[in-house]
Amino acid sequence: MNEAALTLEGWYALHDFRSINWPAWKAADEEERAVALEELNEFLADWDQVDEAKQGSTAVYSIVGQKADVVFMHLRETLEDLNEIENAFNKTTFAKYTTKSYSYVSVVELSNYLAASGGGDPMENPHVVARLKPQLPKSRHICFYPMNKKRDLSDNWYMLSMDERKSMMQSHGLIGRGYAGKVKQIITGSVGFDDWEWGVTLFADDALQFKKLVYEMRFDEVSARFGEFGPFYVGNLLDHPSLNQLMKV
Ligand code: 76R
Repeated sequence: MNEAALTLEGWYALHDFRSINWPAWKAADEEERAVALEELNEFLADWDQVDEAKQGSTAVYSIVGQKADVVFMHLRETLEDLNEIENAFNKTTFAKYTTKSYSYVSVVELSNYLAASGGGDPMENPHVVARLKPQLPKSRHICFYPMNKKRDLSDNWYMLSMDERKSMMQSHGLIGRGYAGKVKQIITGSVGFDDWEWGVTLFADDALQFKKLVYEMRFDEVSARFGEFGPFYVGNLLDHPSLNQLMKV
């Protein structure tokens, strides 16, 4: 058997995609809409507090295109915390005016392909912990997609030796590093949790950098030979004022 990559795990992640039922929202009376927005704003304020206390992080983006209208990306310490958030949200008045479009459950993951084995407990290393429990940035744009690594006859990632995988991941990391300062990437592992093996979440102020990065990676062996991709979601940051603006009818 080949040597499995060692992974470190951090916060659990829930990408919760919702669509807004606009006809129902428009048909609701002013008071009902005000109550719904107030509840939603309370949630946003609660999530901000969790962020400030560094007990988790939440990002809210509107989605462009018909796959969904909004994504709430939550990072929390446990799966129970994530479950609690989605259930509490589902009980709000606002949720009555949304439908569930898609969701993704995973956990922030770092692998040892490129890690310098500096010795010691990595969980004691503040740089490692900051990557496993990241504060989500307030970049203008988000891009999310799930992916697998192929298990196909001669193109079976899981049959390659550690050295072969390491060298391909090195090239992958080099391309990624070329986007430092332009794209922030969070890789979440989802083997055993959801339908694909990883979630890829990218943040950038210039959405074109998503296209450039993903395109460049398509030519790199690990993506070209082994990458299998699910649906792509791309969106725009919703801060409190723009979320309230979005809901104005
Ligand atoms: O963690 C690190 O920064 C070390 C290098 C590194 C690893 C181990 C790294 C760097 N990635 C790693 C692992 Mn990545 N990454 C993707 C995608 O669209 C595609 O073709 C692939 C989707 C993108 C866009 C991306 C970006 N990466 C992984 C893994 C787990 C693999 C495994 O365990 O087998 C996946 C699935 C994956 C996919 N990667 C980077 C980036 C970027 C931008 C970097 C540089 C990050 C930095 O240096 O800050």
